[in-house]
Amino acid sequence: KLTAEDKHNVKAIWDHVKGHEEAIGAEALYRMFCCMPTTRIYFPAKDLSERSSYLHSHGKKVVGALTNAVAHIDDIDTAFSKLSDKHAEELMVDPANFPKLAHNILVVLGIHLKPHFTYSVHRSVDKFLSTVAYVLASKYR
Ligand code: ZNH
Repeated sequence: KLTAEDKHNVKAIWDHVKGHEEAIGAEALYRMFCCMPTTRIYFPAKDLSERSSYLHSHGKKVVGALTNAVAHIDDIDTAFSKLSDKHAEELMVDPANFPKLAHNILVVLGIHLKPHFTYSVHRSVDKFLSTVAYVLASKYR
């Protein structure tokens, strides 16, 4: 459960994410595809190379959705209702993959926002991404 402190920490670091969704998303995806190559099976025939326009546009969508979740941090369920339907019914991504993306997002934030990425921010963002994953997996059955 996200505490008031978690919400505060996530909003604070997200002020530095806003406007950089594409770069952060593309790097997190690239690292995930690189380190956890089984995640590539959901993207057949897509160009997943480092500078591909697909990787950048998909990264922007994914981290853009997280920016939206931060804006609705008290009601992520409602904010992500359609996206949860889509992952459960259409995309059918194994929810075991959600922590893999979350891990790589944390890595990217740690590298690029190091001075802001304190232990407590790390923990709060980790909890936030778990909450998002839980919501995304909530419609599977
Ligand atoms: Zn996902 C899609 C978000 C995870 C896979 N996604 C998507 C989108 C978004 C997202 C926003 C778009 C939609 C539309 O367009 O309508 N995701 C997301 C988030 C997360 C995720 C937020 C967490 C955090 N996914 C994920 C994972 C995976 C995935 C992990 C695997 C691995 N997705 C996916 C796919 C798709 C998506 C396959 C589709 C793509 C295309 O079509 O291009």
